[in-house]
Amino acid sequence: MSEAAPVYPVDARFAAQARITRDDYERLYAESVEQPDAFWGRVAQRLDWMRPPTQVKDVSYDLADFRIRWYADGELNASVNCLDRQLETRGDKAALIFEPDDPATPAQRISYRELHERVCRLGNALRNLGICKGDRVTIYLPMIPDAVVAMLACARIGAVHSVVFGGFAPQSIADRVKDCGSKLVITADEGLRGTKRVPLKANVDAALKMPGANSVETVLVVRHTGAAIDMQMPRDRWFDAVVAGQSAQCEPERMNAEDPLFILYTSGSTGKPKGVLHTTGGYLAYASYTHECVFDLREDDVYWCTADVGWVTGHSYGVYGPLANGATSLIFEGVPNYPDVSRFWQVIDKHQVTLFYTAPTAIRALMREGEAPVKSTSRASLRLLGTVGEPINPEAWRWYFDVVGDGRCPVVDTWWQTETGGILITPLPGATDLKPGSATKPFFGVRPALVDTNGQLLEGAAEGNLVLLDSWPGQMRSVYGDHQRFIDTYFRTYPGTYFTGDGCRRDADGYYWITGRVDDVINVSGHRIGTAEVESALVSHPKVAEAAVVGFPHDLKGQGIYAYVTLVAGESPGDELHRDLVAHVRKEIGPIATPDHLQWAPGLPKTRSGKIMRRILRKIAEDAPDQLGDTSTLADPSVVESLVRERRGR
Ligand code: 6R9
Repeated sequence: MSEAAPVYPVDARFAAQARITRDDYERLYAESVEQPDAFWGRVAQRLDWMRPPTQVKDVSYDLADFRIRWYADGELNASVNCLDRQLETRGDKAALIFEPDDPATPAQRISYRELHERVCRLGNALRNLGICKGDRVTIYLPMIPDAVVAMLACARIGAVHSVVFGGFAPQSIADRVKDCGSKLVITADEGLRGTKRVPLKANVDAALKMPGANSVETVLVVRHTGAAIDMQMPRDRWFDAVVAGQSAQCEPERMNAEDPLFILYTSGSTGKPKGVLHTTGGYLAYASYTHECVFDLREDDVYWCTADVGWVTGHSYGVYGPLANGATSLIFEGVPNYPDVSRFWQVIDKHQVTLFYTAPTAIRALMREGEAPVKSTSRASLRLLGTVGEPINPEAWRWYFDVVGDGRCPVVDTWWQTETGGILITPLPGATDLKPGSATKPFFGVRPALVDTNGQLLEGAAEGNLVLLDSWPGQMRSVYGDHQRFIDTYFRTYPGTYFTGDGCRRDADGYYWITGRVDDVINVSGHRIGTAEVESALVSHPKVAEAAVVGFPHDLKGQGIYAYVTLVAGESPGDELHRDLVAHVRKEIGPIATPDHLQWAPGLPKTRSGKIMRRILRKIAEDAPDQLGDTSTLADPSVVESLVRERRGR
């Protein structure tokens, strides 16, 4: 299929002025993997160091001698790199453009000078509240400039931020606060998403009442919508009041390159979400360098990444990458379909966006609305389009290219993960011929490989599990508080490699086609949900005895959530309980974990040793009972027959 897939050659006009040409790519890629120290040593020079590193790469994936360190003797501060060093030449340039939820509310343009001042004031305020280097701060804010201010203020004083997506429920906030022992939470009265209001402060209040979430001493509250909320003195403080009167100068903390910058929780195949830990030097060098190369960044670009700061894309390509590069980054509070489905394209025209980065799920949803809402706008400012978060189906890719980009803008399909800190497999727009649906080729220094389930390396055109043979500076360094879990999760499956959890095909041209997760992670609209998390939410309901959750193909979301539920003896299924259970999951985790289908299961297919056979449940959910595969290890085959009958009857 891929060999026959149509190729979109590099646009000649784009290539003529691109930062990286085809020849550059070949030459630099070879150098990056053959002489990583020379290559990444040079890349480090793009940052301002308080003490420049003399060491570059110090990595061993050998479990007996495991270490990942980059630029280990360097010292720097991430906020200085994103702000102070821009002041001389870009003080009046917009660091952020803020487009509020309601288009009638005026947009804001925040210069580098103003952002620097706001970050310094908050940095001083946090220090006055007793926050020191190494302390953890949880940020639970809408997509407003204060979210960026909060992240950078933490970075300035060496506090480790943990941003929690505003769509998460109190229990999820509590879990994350507890896991990292946050001393302070920054939130807002409410968030706005289209016509909906999100009760952020009330959610924090509920979370902090939960058992174990008692490390928090202070809650800073941004007044955003002005809604009436409970303030619990002396714990709760108005954000405006604590920053008022603070100096606009704040001494930045000297951070070692390997000191933590942030924790970001993400779902894995087992247990609770894990705190992915990123450090300062390697992360920032990698985020800024990839941002410049992949988006072919120029000084006058207006760059818009639609991802919320609650996700890694918002961290690396909404905040740290663009600001370290002195770019103008657009922050959008709202949603793609409010007030109407033309909003994205209207915002592009309004702010003359040149580089646009979004997710396949948004593209598919807008594609369904037809061309008219797009064509009613100009989009003439655009010069590049990007996607991230999940595989993009070729049909959506072509619509993005033809309709949104009017056939003029290269599409960069960027593959990466929370764990990788930055983009690993991607086209470079002036160097790589594009194939719709393929993330194409590795970025500099990245050595992807495919292995079969026995760990055998596969050569040439092949399909298997995607691993990475070597490190890159943006790689995560640990799971917060559980280094062993980090090693066990990523480095034990295929020894000597980092295992991504993704399946992948490589075609005869060496192009990579990500096929999706091969573990128990469901990718819903580009958001990772662990099946184990949804199962434990369901089982925490008093009427549920057992639950098994799998992903299934979903036209808009990429994957949907399919839950099989066994009730405790004496309980009977019904519409009301169905609604109850769906609401229960939303309350426990958040709306993004809402099951799309819930099927009553008198029993679950298990092996004789009691393991749930998810492979079979996935096929039943897909309504492909003829592809169940080997069922000989089932303890009770009649369970499957009844589930199939029930599924068909739906
Ligand atoms: C950045 C981000 C990571 C998982 C990853 C993969 C999927 C991301 C993709 C893609 C195909 C792409 N994924 N980008 N699959 N093509 N361009 O999304 O991080 O939330 O941790 O998700 O998303 O399955 O393993 P994260």
